[in-house]
Amino acid sequence: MGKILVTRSSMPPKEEYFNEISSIWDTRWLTNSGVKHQELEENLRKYFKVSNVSLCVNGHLALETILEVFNLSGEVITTPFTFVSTTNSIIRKGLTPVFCDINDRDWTIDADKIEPLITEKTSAIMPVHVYGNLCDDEKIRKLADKYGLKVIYDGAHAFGVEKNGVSSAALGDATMFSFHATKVFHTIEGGAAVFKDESNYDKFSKCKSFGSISPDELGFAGGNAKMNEFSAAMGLCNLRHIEDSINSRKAAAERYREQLQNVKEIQLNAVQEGVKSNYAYFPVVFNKEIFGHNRDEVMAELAKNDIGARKYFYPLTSTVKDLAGTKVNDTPIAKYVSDNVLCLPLYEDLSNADVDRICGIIKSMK
Ligand code: T4K
Repeated sequence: MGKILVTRSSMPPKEEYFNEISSIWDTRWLTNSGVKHQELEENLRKYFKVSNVSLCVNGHLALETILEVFNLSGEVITTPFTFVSTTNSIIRKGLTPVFCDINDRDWTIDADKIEPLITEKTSAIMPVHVYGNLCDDEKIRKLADKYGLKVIYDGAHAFGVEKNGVSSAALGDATMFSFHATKVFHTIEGGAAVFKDESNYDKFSKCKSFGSISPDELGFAGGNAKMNEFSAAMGLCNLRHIEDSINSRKAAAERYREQLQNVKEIQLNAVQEGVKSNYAYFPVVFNKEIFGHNRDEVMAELAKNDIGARKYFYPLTSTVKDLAGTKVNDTPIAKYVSDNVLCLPLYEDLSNADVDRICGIIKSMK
């Protein structure tokens, strides 16, 4: 039996990708907003049902570049229960992250705890949609409007997620998506930024290409965060299969849920009403006092069986060394979940037999 890892990249049929890239040999156009790049942006606009989609070399640089576009200063309210990229982007742009706790149902930022953290220095809120669940956008939007703040979503886990038919890409002033190899939709490495306003989209598109206006005219000091044509071609292929891919993940996630939801000693995260998830991850909380084993012991037991579960997200990103010596808010729910959560393997071709085996090992530890 082979190793089962926490995830496994989705791959289009080999021939389909080879076909998609073959024209690149004729044109020798490898990057700098080529035809594949243009076509993928257009197809994503249709898929998300939004206008202003700009591709990027990866999700992290999309976040940093979005922060540049909005020219923010001061403090950004965010969550420490995320991949370190979210927090690093804020710090690397010279801003101060202010950490808000998460709620104990779906583990997204607790929108009811944001307002007391707003000061005259706050310029934005950067919430994170986690595991395929969405943040409470309605409450966050109201607060942002009341205080004149930007809302920038880290949507790395939210590709294809919709609430009552509205795409995650339509929320906030901007949303970042990660198209990393390990994501539900990928372009090998890659990402995108989606903007409510066209002017910000224009600025982002220039900013990812040195800020230049034309070959003869320089603009502001932008960087380089362009997606290349081979990545865009992978995206074109993967987008054709995305519904099947999400449906396969859904079947595996539902099988996990069926088998684990009656195990009273463990905690699964909430299924959100009205939300069409993408089943990006399958997180489970193990509390030693209740389950008899802590998360690390479960991880070790699975590892003995060649099953690689992962601690997404641990440790809290508020422990980044750059923040040492600064005031960091206590976020007890985020700390509890981070200390106890384990993401079980989930990918489109995970077999029922493998899900059953993983659940069997967990149940046998009770
Ligand atoms: N915000 C959030 C909330 C994020 O989760 C992320 C990325 C970002 C921002 C930043 O977006 P990007 O700049 O990455 O686009 C992985 C990913 O590298 C990272 O993209 C992801 N989040 C994070 C949650 O997970 P690692 O260190 O866990 O990856 P690694 O190499 O251990 O891979 C995990 C498993 O995936 C492997 O056991 C096997 C499988 N795998 C991995 C690779 C690299 C494949 O099947 N194919 C592959 O090519 O960080």
